[in-house]
Amino acid sequence: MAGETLPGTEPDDRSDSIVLHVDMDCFYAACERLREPELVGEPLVVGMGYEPGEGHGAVATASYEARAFGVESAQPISQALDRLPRLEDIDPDDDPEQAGYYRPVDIDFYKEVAADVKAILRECADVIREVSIDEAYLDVTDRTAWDFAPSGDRTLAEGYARYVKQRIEREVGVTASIGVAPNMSTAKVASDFDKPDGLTVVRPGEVREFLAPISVHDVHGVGPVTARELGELGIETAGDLADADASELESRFGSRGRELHERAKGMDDREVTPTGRPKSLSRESAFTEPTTEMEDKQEVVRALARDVADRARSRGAMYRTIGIKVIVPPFESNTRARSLPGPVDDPDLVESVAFDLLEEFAETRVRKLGVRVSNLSFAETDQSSLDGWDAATEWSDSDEMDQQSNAGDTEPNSERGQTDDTTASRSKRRGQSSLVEFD
Ligand code: DCP
Ligand code: MG
Repeated sequence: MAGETLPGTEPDDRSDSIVLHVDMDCFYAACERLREPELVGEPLVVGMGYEPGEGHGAVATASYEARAFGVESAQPISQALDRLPRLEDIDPDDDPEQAGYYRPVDIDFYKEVAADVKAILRECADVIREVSIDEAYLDVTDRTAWDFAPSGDRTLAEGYARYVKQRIEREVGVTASIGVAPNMSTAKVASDFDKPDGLTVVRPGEVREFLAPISVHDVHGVGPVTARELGELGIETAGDLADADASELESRFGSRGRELHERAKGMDDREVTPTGRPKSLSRESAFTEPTTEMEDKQEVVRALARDVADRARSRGAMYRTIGIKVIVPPFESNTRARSLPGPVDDPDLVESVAFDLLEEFAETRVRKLGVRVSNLSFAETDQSSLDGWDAATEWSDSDEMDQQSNAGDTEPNSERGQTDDTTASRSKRRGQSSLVEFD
């Protein structure tokens, strides 16, 4: 049942994770409407390779009003014009309600709008995976919970997603549809479920029921060929696929068959991993039961520090900031960090600085701890091997802290000095920690 356990109380159990999939509504068209508000509510087509007055190119996107005329992404503009003529092309006697607006793609402008949206998303989540210009996954497990809000039948997670959605609309002026679920593939299906301007929440325990009526076409990993083959077996929906015999699927589709079977059942233990080159390296671990024992905390921090320092060394990364994250039940996240005068590669220092920072939480009951090194710099000679490095692989091994440097996390420290500190004991005497309170 949803709401009975707190998220993350089992070290390797992500079934109570809270994943948001955010997908902007008719994104290019929404951007055009920002700078031409008179297009709001009108059928609007944005064409790639399209030029005003011409008939070539392909539809990049269409507003929902234009979709009602049968215009859709990837259609040739000529076909779109048959279904929805340009306003300037129709006869004076024709109904202007049956015509629409066409604009060419202006990708630079859309990227600016997307950057504003992504900046909000980064503020709202510890880990964000950007998938495309208008789409991202957020892991918000440490920001909210599956528990019900005191006032009624909505979960805290739903309230949090609503807050993210409202911020995007209020601060950028475009709408997003959001899916909230315990894993990535279900969140993705959920964000598409009630477009545009949708918010669909699938609580743990409801995943299979939610997915059951969905067409196999919409199951993650099913392409048109697989969908046709599944159709031949009488498997039309995710529910049919979930009920199918796993070994039969495996003999027909190989190991992918088993994977598809699991996805259809809503099983997906992929972790949300950040995209791009890392700004930090981190690792977290949750206690099975929250603890106040300092020895337990130190043991965990020692292992985490060692792991993070080893990974930094193997990547040729030097760090200038060392930090910890302390999650206090139920989901209060505290981070402390200390900046050094220059970049180092010093595993002992990671451990001792992390221990120093932990002192403040000696009496605190904690459920999760993390260690992070940030302000990374890479040796020149290693640049080529690091370029093209797939961060997803690097970050997939366990619970990771956020990769995005949180501005407030490091800057105040650098301001405050430790300019000549090279050892943790000196750091302890003189050091100050920054405080980042996540909302
Ligand atoms: N895009 C494109 N060509 C395609 C599909 C999409 O150029 N064949 C561009 C235009 C879209 C943007 O990518 O605005 C995002 O793609 P989506 O699939 O998310 O589509 P939309 O955001 O436009 O619509 P929806 O509301 O369905 O998400
Ligand atoms: Mg979209």
